[in-house]
Amino acid sequence: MTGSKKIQLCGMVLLAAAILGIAPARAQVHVIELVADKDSRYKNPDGSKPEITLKAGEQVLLRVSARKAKTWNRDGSIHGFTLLRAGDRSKVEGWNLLLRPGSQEFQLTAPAEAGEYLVMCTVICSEYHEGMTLRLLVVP
Ligand SMILES: [Cu+2]
Repeated sequence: MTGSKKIQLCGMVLLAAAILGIAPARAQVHVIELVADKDSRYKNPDGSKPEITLKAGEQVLLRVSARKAKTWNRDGSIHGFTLLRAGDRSKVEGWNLLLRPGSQEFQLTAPAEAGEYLVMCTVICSEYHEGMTLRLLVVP
């Protein structure tokens, strides 16, 4: 391939990416960025406590950066991220996540039912593990 053809191809790829990037379906994804931190707490990237509100049934892109606490699972996961219904503590399907060290992304669908939910860590990550929870609200 000649140099100019390469440049042309590269330009086409960039153009395609730009078009995909502004497609309406992509724009509606609710992006959530979180840190699962070494002190066994979920945090916003700026260190504050997250308050997550989702619209029932919406598409969610969860970006989590996980940092090792004191202990972890044999499979290498260092924190968990499991969504429970606050009322009966039943698990929400598709939201039983295991986190590895570093950044990872999950494509999820918000629960169809509005109400209060609870995020819980499922990896015994330190003596503070029990407190590694987060309230999550789903609105209609
Ligand atoms: Cu934990």
